Amino acid sequence: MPPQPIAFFGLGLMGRPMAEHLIAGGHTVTLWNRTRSKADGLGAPVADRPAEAVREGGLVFSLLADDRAVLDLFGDGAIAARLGPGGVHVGLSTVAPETARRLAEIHAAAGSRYMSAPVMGRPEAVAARKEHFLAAGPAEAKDRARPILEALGEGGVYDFGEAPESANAAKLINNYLIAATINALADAVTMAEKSGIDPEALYAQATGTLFDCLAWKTYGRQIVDRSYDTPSFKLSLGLKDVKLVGGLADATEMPSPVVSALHDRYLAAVAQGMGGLDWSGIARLVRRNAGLGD
Ligand code: NA7
Repeated sequence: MPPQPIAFFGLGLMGRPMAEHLIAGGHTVTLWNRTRSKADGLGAPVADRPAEAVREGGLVFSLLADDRAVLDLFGDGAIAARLGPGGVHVGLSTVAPETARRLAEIHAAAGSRYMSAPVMGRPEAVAARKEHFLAAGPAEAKDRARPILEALGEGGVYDFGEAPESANAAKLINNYLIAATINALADAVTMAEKSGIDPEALYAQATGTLFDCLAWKTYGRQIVDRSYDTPSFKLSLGLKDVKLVGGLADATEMPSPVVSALHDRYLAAVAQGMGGLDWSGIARLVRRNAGLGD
């Protein structure tokens, strides 16, 4: 694949290692980040204004915090217009399906294309090229983006069809599974401790048998170790995702008491000042509620 002109927006925990790989892959990358200093030192030019990063007919990759950030940047259509015919915007953020629909309309009106490819993986997985992508959008956009996404993440690209918002819904459903897993693990590990069981012994038995999977092992380890102070994914963004899952449940009339319970738990953790912890940090709230220390 020849090098592609890529404008990369969003150099947060996830975006920075991904931009590094695109630059190392020989693409012509121009960076933009709201806090400019985070774009320094990567060996690629940094644009002063977002639209200046974009080449006509090129690619845009965006990996921003939330719906507001995405719509702040792309909502007025200026970047879509600059991309123009042949240009493709690949939205990697976890946002609401409505936001993806809106972006698709904005880009179509400008003659460019929008596809969603929300990324599954934590920053360390991105750095190790282990992430995977949930992709949906017009076929020609996916054909253009797929080799780049496949080179970024060994986990591969999973196709959810032509409507970009399907990939965003799929991503929210995956994050629901993670949040529900974290929640169950926080209860289980705390319950073990309250029952006089060594959490380490429970971890070894459970993940060595019935729960032998990456999500249980990764989050179980963090919860047993109580190591959530350095976030791989911020608890405040976890609340954002749980709210988005609630929105999806509402929009599709899919009642779920578990979604409501997760919302309460994440909201309580943020209200108690835990928004900057890793999202496995709701275990701290569970411990406090159970009369244990942090
Ligand atoms: P981070 O590390 O919080 O990074 C978020 C990025 O989004 C960062 O570049 C922010 O810029 C940027 N941001 C946030 N708000 C805005 C607004 N309003 N305008 C422009 N840019 C903004 O998050 P992660 O990297 O962990 O996650 C990124 C996505 O992947 C998210 O959807 C997750 O759910 C999954 P800053 O550097 O703060 O100026």
